[in-house]
Amino acid sequence: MRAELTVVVIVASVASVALPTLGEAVKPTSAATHLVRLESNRFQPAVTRAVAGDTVRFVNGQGGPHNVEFIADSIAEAQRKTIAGAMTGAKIGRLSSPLLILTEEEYRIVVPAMPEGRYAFLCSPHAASMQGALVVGRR
Ligand SMILES: [Cu+2]
Repeated sequence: MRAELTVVVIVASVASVALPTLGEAVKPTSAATHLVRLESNRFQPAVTRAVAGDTVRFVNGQGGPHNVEFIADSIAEAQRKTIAGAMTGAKIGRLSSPLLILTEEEYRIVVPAMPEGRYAFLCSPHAASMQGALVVGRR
């Protein structure tokens, strides 16, 4: 009986120590991945609902080039700054991913902690028709 109790205590303490080392301070098991295809001059789906910590994969289909550029004029500066920080890699603008040229080339964004809301984006080369949004909410 005493041995079983000891095992439980050890497991619990290992778990509590291990969590911070994952680098995910909040709900490490809840992150989801969302796929958005950039194809036929459309974002498919046009609207992605996600929570902070989720990953959005923007994957180029045939054709292009396409990119993902958040529409600066529609987003408050504080959130522009947050999004800019979440967008990594060889960007072509503060809020713009690189151009995706090859089929299946992709760009990933880990959704940062932001106020709930709708964050609109477009594809720079096809801005007139190719628009979408990231809707940040809670699960
Ligand atoms: Cu495009």
